[in-house]
Amino acid sequence: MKKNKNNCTKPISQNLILTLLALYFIPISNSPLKKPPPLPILPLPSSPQLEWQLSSMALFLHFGPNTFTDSEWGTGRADPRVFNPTRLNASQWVHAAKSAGFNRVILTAKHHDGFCLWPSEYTDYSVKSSEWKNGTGDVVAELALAAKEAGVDLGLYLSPWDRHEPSYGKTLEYNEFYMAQMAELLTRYGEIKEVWLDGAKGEGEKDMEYFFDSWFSLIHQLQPRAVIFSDVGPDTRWIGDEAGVAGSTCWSLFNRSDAKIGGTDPRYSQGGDPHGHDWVPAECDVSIRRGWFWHASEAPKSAVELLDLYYKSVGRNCLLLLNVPPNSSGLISAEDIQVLQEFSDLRKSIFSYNLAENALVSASSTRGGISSSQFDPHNVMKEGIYTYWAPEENQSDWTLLINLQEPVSFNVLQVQEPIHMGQRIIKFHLDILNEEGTWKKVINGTTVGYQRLLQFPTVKSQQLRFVIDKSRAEPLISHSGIYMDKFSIVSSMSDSTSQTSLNGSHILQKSMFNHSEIAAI
Ligand code: FUL
Repeated sequence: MKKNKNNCTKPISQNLILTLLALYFIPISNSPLKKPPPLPILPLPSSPQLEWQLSSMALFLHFGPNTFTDSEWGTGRADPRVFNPTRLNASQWVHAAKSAGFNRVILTAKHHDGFCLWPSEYTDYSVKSSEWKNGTGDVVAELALAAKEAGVDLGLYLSPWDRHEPSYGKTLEYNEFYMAQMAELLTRYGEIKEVWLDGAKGEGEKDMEYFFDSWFSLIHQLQPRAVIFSDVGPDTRWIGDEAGVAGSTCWSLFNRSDAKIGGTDPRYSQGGDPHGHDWVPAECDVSIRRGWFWHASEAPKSAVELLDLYYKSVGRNCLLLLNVPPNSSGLISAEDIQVLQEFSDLRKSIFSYNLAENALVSASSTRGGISSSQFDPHNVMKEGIYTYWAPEENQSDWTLLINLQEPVSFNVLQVQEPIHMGQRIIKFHLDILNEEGTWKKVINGTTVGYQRLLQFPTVKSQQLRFVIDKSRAEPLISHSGIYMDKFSIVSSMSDSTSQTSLNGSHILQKSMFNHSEIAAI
C-alpha cells in the first residue's frame, strides 16, 4: 500500500494514541515560559550581611568611666566608682536612634580601659564595682531590653586592647579571658546582630597575639545572624578613617588576605577592590561630636554636616555608624537629639518623594525581550533590591531612558544594584536632553553597590539617559531616583573625590564577555 504524506494508512487507533500523546505534551497554559535570572557574579553577600546593608545606618554609643573623667582612652586605672549615671535610661537612647531612622545601636560593652558595662564574672572592673545602682546594674541588659521592646537591633563593641586586665600581654591567658567575656555577651542578652572589634592599641603597649580566627568562629557559632566588624571584616570592614567618609569608588569586594587588623592601608579600605574575592562591605564610623565619649565642652555637628556624611557613606555603598555618646547623667543630650531629629527631617524632605516616580522608562534592551515583565526597565521605579532591570546578554549598549513626562528640576541622583546578585557596575554617567535637543552630561560616577547618591548643581529636563559605561558583568539596576536637595551646597559638576583608578588593575571594557572572562578579572 502506498503511504500518503499524512501517513493515513496507519490504523485509526494508532493515530488516536499519537494525537493523545501529543496533546499530553502540549503545555496547558499559553503563557510563555519565564526567562531565568542571570547568573550572580561572585563574591556574594551572606544573609546577615544583606540584612546589615539594608539597615543603612547604626547609632554608636560610647559610654563608660571616660564619660565621667573627661577622657577618650582611659588608662584602666580610673576608680570604678566614678561610673554613676544617676538618670540612665536606655529607652531614651533607643528612642533617639529609632525616631531618627537608625534601626541598630552598638554599645561599647568594654572600651580600651577594660571597664565592663555588664557584670562580667571574669573581672571586678565593671558595673559591679561602681556606685551605679549600688553595683547591681547592667547597662548591656538595660539596652538589650529597650532595643528588643522597640524592635531595634543590638550590637556590642568588645575592645581587644584592655588596659586594666592583668593578663593582657600574655597571649594564651588573655585570649581565654577575651573569649570568655565574648561568650558572656553573646549568651546572656538575646540576639546580637553585630560584634565590633578593632586593632586599636596605644604605642609601646605590651605585645601579644589575638586569636582572631577562634574569636570569629565563636561569634558565628553563638550568634549566627551577627555580622563581625573589624578593620578587615570578616563581615564588614572599617572604611579606613574616622571621619565617616568612603571613597567615591567603593567596592564591597575586598581581599581579606591583603589586609591586617590594626595595620590597614586606608586607600585600600576606602575603595575596596574590584578584584577582591571576599564580600566585605564597609562601615563608616564617625562621631556627632569631636570625641567618641561625651565631654561637656563639645557640641554636636549640624544636621547639614550629618547630611553631607550621609551622602559620603550611605550614598557610597556603605553603612553610616554615627556615634552619639550618652552624657554623664546617662542620657543622650538634648542638643544631640535635636540635631538627630533635624537630620531625619532633612532626609525625609529630600528623599521621601522620588521626582521620577511617574516616569516612563525604556531600555536599550531587556532580558527575555520587552514582553518580559520580570526584568522590565520600569522595575527601577519600584523600591527594594529584589526587582530589577536586566539587559539582554551580550549587548554593547546599556542605557535606561527616563521620560519624566514634564520638565523637572533636580540635583541628586540615586542608583541601586540588586547586590544579592553581586556588585557589578564599574562606571556610569547621567545625561539630560537640553532645550536644543542634544544630550548633555550631568555627572560621571564610579561604582554603585547597594546605594549610590550623587549630587550636582540643579538641572532641569524632561528626558534623562542613564548609561552604564563599564561593568563586571551585565549590569542590573534595582532602583533609581532623582531628588531635589535644597539644603546642601554643591559647587562642582563632578564628584570631587572621584577616583577613577581601580587600584592599578585593568578594567574590562564594556563589551561582550562570558563568565570565565569575568572570573579572570
Ligand atoms: C577606635 C578607638 O580607639 C576609639 O576610641 C573609638 O572607640 C573608635 C570607634 O575606635 O579604634
